[in-house]
Amino acid sequence: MTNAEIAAVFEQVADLLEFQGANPFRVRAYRNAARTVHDLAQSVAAIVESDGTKLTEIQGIGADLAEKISTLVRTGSLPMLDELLAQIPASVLAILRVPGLGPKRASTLYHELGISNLDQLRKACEAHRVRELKGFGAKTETAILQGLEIAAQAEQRVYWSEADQVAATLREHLAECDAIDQMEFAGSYRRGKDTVGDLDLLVVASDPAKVMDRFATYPALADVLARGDTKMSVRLQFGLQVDLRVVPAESFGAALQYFTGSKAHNVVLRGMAKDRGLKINEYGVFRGEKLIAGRTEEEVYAAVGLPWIAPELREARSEFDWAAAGQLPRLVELDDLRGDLHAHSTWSDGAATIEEMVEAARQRGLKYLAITDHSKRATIANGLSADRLLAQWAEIDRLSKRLRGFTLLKGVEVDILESGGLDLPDEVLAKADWVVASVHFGQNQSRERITERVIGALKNPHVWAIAHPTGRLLNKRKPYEIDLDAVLQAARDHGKLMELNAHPSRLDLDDVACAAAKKLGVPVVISTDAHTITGLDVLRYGVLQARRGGLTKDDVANARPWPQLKKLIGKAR
Ligand code: DGT
Ligand code: CA
Ligand code: CA
Ligand code: ZN
Repeated sequence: MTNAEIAAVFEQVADLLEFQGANPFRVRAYRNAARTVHDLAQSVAAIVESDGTKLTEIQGIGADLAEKISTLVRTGSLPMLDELLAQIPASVLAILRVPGLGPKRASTLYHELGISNLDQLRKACEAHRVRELKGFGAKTETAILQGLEIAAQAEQRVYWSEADQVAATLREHLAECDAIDQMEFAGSYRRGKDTVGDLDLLVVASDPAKVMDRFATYPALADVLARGDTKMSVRLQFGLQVDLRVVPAESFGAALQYFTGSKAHNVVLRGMAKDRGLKINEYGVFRGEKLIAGRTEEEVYAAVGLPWIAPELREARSEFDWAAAGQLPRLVELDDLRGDLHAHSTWSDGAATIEEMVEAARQRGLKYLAITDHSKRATIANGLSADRLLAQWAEIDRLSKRLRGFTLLKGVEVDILESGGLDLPDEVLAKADWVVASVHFGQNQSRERITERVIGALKNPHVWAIAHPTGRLLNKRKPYEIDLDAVLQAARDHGKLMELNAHPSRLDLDDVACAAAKKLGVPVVISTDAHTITGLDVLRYGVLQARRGGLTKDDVANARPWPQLKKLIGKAR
């Protein structure tokens, strides 16, 4: 079982408990458990199955949770979830998952209108029966209908992070097969796209049948969809499809190039080859019948006079111009990042204390961390009033005195209010080391209104960055209406930064917006928005998107030590 699958089980437990109106603290405990497991870089199942380390040695996993995880990994099910499912029709689960609905509203729909499946939900919305309910309205009804549409599409793609967990376990599984000489995942996964439709796996093997036999014994396999001499497609229990291709060693580079894509990139490359009287396909580069390149990707690109292009850039955007001019950017790497400027603690809706977050950041090699808990408007997230925030900052000052070689910053994630303006007074914000502003409420407002609110925040002298600037949640929620160009312009005009929220469900700014920020000279700050200790591990997903946007170390603000970053935003003290 992958971490994502285990997390999904706990998420389900939390949903069902909330649906039943259970104690909110209990619900939150399961949500935190899901988050902890989901964000953990190591495989939880592997830890359970090994004799050495114990689950409870991982911060954020207590005895009770550890016990449930091992039951789940060892037996494939969780008795507690089975009991809950016995009490609630299984079809209700699909309703809980509709973007914009959530367990509370699903419960109202179930109890008031007897809605227990998606079909009934759609019909009730179309008959305008949903808007009559207390706490619902015409807007909610429209949102639910849109949500139903997104849900239908979402089933087809997984987060990159989820694909990565599958890829990792598959790699391990196939490592046992000695017929394999070379192996690489291609496709959108290799390009680091935010979501992945299916995994494309390439191998060079002395005995293709042996590889396929081994592939067929992968424990999470649900179905073999097709099997030929050199190609095999399977569907995993998780729903994801994996295409395996066995290719000759002299074609490996060409196949890797071809199946990495993107299609648009390959079209341009083939055109360039044609101009030189060459032909490129998945078997190699040919002059007439003669194979002139194909063993490595470098060879393939060199055949058309280009340097090797990083997979993240292969979207037919700027990469060919850069390559031709010898100006391919040196893309930012995880090791370049020095600190994290967006993290939560138990003071608002985080699961770890400030000390625990600091310790975890240090263990990950970071040199600074800003604690940015929510402001009071975010009541459900236990947001901080000015008084509580000042008390927290006093605590941070006390802690800072004991820290050597690590900078703990007094920060806040201040809400941009529905009516414009910020949720905390300027004289409070002025005392912060670092302020990110974000839109959590009024996300349905018009494009003009939301853009104006965000630009208003950028104009505030105490705000340094806009967090998750479009509010998108992959597979769940579209970005809110916002004129991102105008926002980026304003960021440049006021010397501010823009966040690339690294959480695998956000990746916001996305790759295209990162490229736009770079073009304008607006530095991007890659942040974890960690609510747990393991939440700090998501930085690498942010780095991938930044690379897709063509960002270098210089374009990423937190690739600098804190004193230099401070100068960048013109607020050296
Ligand atoms: P995905 O799986 O939807 O996230 O996206 P990709 O990019 O992984 O697409 P996929 O799995 O359909 O195909 C993998 C790569 O193989 C794709 O990026 C380019 C290449 N490819 C597949 N089919 C074609 C084709 O018909 N023409 C060309 N030029 N390339 C193709
Ligand atoms: Ca694919
Ligand atoms: Ca494919
Ligand atoms: Zn946050």
